[in-house]
Amino acid sequence: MSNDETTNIDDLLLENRKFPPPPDFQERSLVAGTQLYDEAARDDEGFWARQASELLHWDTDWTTICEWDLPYAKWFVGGRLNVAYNCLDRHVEDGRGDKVAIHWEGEPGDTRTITYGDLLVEVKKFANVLKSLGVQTGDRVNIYLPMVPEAAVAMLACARIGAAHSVVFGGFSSQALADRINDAEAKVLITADGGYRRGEVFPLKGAADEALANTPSIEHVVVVKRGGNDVEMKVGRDHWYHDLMADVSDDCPAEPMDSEQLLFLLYTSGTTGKPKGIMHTTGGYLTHVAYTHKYVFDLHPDTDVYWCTADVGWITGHSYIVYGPMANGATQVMYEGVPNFPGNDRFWSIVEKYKVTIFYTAPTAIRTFMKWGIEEPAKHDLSSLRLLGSVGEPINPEAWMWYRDNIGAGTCPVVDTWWQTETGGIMISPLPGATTLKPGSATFALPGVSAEVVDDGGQRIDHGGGYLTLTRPWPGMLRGIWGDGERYRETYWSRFSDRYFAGDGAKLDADGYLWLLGRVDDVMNVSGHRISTTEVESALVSHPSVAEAAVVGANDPTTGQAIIAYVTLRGGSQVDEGDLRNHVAKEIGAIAKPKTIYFTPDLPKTRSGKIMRRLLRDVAEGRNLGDTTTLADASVVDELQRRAADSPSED
Ligand code: 7RM
Repeated sequence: MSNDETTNIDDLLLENRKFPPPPDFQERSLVAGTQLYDEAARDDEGFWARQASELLHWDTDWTTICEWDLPYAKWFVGGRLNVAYNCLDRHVEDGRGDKVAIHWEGEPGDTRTITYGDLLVEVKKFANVLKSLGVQTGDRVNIYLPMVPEAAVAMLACARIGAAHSVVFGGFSSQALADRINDAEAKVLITADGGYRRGEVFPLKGAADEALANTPSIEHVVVVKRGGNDVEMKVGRDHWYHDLMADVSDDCPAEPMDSEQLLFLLYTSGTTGKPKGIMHTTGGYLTHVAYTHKYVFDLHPDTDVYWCTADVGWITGHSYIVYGPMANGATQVMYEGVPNFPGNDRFWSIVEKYKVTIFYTAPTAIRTFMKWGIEEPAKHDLSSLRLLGSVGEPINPEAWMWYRDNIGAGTCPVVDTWWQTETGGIMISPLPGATTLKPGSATFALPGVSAEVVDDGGQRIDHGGGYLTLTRPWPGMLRGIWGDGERYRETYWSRFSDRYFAGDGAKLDADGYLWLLGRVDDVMNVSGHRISTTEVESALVSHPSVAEAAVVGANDPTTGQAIIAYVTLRGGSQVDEGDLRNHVAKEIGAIAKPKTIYFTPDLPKTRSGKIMRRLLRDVAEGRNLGDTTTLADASVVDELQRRAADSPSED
């Protein structure tokens, strides 16, 4: 089944299971047929314009839908709107002020119920606070907070006054924070004393103080009280959030902003050291996230309770906790802590408590739940769930099945959503009432999105493995890298001419379904075969004893690279290395058989939960580890390295 030309990525894994939309789901769904696809295929710009005018309130109409001067796009040119107005005011004006916007649950179990009316008042007040601290339209504001409602308030307050926010995930170090503040030249930092994680308070203000020693652009710091831990407050610079909010006016009109006004920067680490400040603007971004949140999640705002488990520090939190759901007036759950506090069933107790109907999480979490066993979800009534989503990494078919069977009662559709910080919103995904699903496939480009798989030479292919590209501009696309236009062009628009290159491998099957194959930097070359890590990992995970697997290619004198696998077993399971190697050979062929398999209780992951294969490659090839600062838990690789040194390589 492999390609004849070895420059492309091989197509090894065959998956035949199919799941059409359940009839009762389809009957109630927003889209059950091909009408959106047909409309967008006729005129994609006209399609996006209809979404923009139906889903959002514009103070001034645009004059041009899209201005495209590769690699720079402008959307809804000349149009004016306010993002906070669209996310809050208009819902309140329409009589939905008492509707719950956020069911917030702190890790220790404390809760807050926040209506759209409450949120609007809070955002207006905080927008006035920002103004009083000298923040103006066009300025940058840094946000370094735990998962508290004030994170959404701060983001929406920036949007209200046309200041761009730059959120830095609360688990990042002071150095990472300082680098990002300095690159953006932010004027104000919004942080907290601390937040809860695994039953303890982690200090944020202390880390912020270290960063602040080297961030000359910061004039003021606002501190939310959450952890109750001791902090130092520098007089004149540092202010408590609750003090500033105590006597500020709640009158703050939403000024219409230009459609191309910078809404936020979000830093993403590239392959080289310096993180890239990805730029997103106002009208196109909000259109894209409102549209995708509505149709991918089949949102019925009056009855659904939506929960996305991401942190607001990631793009998923920006687009599918704050902007998409709030533009659509959704009711959602926001949870502060980890999935295993106080027990491994915390997520399922939250689903039961708030009767969550739509649940959106990452494969890393799903595979962790597989390790913990089906007893955990079985402790709770999950019957409120009607739709499940996945984002962040390829989801192995077996993990997809486990998710559908054990969380979704064997009936909920699972939408596997492919997108990036750079794309702003979901690009490739099923529409759950319309698309027949295949486990592990993100299925098709959404209506309005043009994706193609190309070969090494940039020629479009209809079948087999290659490189995922996007051929048309889309409203949520990044507008550039902050301060580095050249890097923007070079990173995304130079590998293939006239195409956006996402950096991911992908294949098309005989039915035209798209399958994501992982980052192309991770593709292995074994005896001239280009093998995707995803397919070998999926073959490993299809063994009933395996919960999670990471494979890498390590230098090998005979085959060029040899496949080395790191495997985590499901709770209580055991398996023989030889059996597992044979299982892979049976599933996808002898060429993909791992040379060596290491069993490990954990894999090295980034703080957002993506497997870091680069580090495993270093371990497998006996190199000193490079940069480990983006690891969630550095002890995992220390242990693997120790074991690699102990055990001679076998075969
Ligand atoms: C949303 C997000 C982007 C990278 C992307 C892929 C990988 C994300 C999927 C996926 C396969 C998916 N933004 N990725 N979603 N791979 N299937 N459904 O994660 O900027 O942090 O990462 O994540 O490699 O390029 S991100």
